[in-house]
Order: sequence, then structure tokens, then C-alpha cells
Amino acid sequence: MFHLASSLYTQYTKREQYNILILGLDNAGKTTFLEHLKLIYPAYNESKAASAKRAADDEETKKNTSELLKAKRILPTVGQNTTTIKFESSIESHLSSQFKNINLKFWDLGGQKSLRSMWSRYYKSCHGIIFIIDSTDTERFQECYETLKEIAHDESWNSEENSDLLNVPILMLANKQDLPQAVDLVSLKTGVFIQLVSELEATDSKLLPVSVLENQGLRESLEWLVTRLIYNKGNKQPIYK
Ligand SMILES: Nc1nc2c(ncn2[C@@H]2O[C@H](COP(=O)(O)OP(=O)(O)OP(=O)(O)O)[C@@H](O)[C@H]2O)c(=O)[nH]1
Ligand SMILES: [Mg+2]
Repeated sequence: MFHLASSLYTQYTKREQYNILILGLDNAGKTTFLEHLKLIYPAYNESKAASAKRAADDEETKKNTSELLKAKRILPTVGQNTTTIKFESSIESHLSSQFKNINLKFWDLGGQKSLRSMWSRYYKSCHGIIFIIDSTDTERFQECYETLKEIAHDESWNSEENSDLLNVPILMLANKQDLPQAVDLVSLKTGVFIQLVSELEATDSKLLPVSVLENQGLRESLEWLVTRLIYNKGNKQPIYK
């Protein structure tokens, strides 16, 4: 009884943290994605007052986060970047109450070939994966496909000791849709990724079009991911903070 009461207390007073891995080939836009999230969501430790002030300032200056981002110099990642944000849902749904008190901790890992062997070290601790594809880099779609397939088929997901990893959601983002040469979603799905999409059907996955630089599709992507993280909570518990 005490345990039940204590666990209920924890669930209602603490925030839930989900760990998300951001993966993809080099130059896909992973760090840009993370930097944009930092501009549009509050940091996990931002107070309510600071949050309200920031929202008011943004409204006043009509801050264009995309312009701010373009002024930043983002270098290729060697190692990792981490950020934790407070998730805020903009959608009213029957899940709205569950969308409260959620922190998302992101690990953005370097995508250069020599760095990819490090990725699997993080699988055990993650609740979800975001795989970013450069939709203009048609020459590397095959490499992208093979890399994603390797992740999906990594033995970590299927081993008995990691059975909680089985249904970890995989969100694929077809990035750089703002550029005219970007391949659209339908062509992506019917092209090199068709086999992958059907292979991943058994898992919890989705492919969405975005421009992480222009803030197109960012919030919608996180909404999908968080819905799936909550759905998978029975399998893979969040961390209570
Ligand atoms: N036009 C356009 N450019 C983008 C977009 N996202 C990222 N870029 C550009 O793509 C380049 C690479 O972006 P990064 O975020 O550094 O890529 P990354 O995936 O972190 O690369 P690594 O750290 O090497 O793995 C930068 O010049 C970005 O400005 C986008 O949505 N549209
Ligand atoms: Mg990077």
C-alpha cells in the first residue's frame, strides 16, 4: 500500500523525462534541429516567470527563430550535444493531460561515418529515435537507407535483456523541404525507402517532411513522437525527475 501511494505521489508530482537520440548522416541537419528546438521550447529548468517573460518578449519582437539560427555558425558535430526541453503541446486532445510535465532530453550525435559506431552505445538508454534525412542529398539515399536499416536491425533492440527497447518509436524526418531540389515525401517513400518503410511497419515508425531551419513541421513531429512515447510507457518507463 505504501509503495502504491509512493509511486502515485511520484507520478503526480515529478516530471517525466524521455531520452531521444537524434541520428542521421553528417550534414543532415541534426544539430540545426536541436538548436531550433532550444529556441522554440523552454529549457527544462526555466522558471514559469522566465518562460512567460520570454513568450511576451518573443511576441513583442515577433522573433523569427529561423533568422536567429541562420546567424549562428553550426559546426559538424564531433562527439555529442545534449539538451533538455520542457515539452509543450499545442494540440487539444484527449491526451492533453498526459502531455503535461514532460521533459525531453535529446542527444545529438555526430553523423560522420567514423563516428557512427558510437551510436549503439546510446540505444539502451533511449526512449525514442529521430533519424534525419537530407532530402536533397539523393546521391546518399542508399547510404542513408543502409544506415537506418542497421539501426533498426541492431541486436540491442531484439536482445532478451533489452526487451524494453522492442517498441521504441522511430521518427524519420525528411529534412530541407524548403529547398527546391528536395525530394518530396511521396517520392521518398516510393523510392529507396519503400523497402524500409515496409520493413519498419512492424515497429512504431513514421516519415514526416520538415525544414528544421525554417521551423516547418517541428512541433508536429514532436507531437507525434511524444504521443508514441506515452503509448509505449508501459514497455519503457520514463525517468521521474
Ligand atoms: N536549407 C536548409 N538547410 C538546412 C536545414 N537543416 C540544416 N541545414 C543546413 O545543413 C547543414 C548541416 O547542418 P547540421 O545541423 O550541422 O548537420 P548535422 O546533421 O548536425 O551534421 P553532423 O554534425 O556532421 O553529423 C548546415 O549548413 C545547415 O544550415 C534545412 O531545413 N534547410
Ligand atoms: Mg551536428
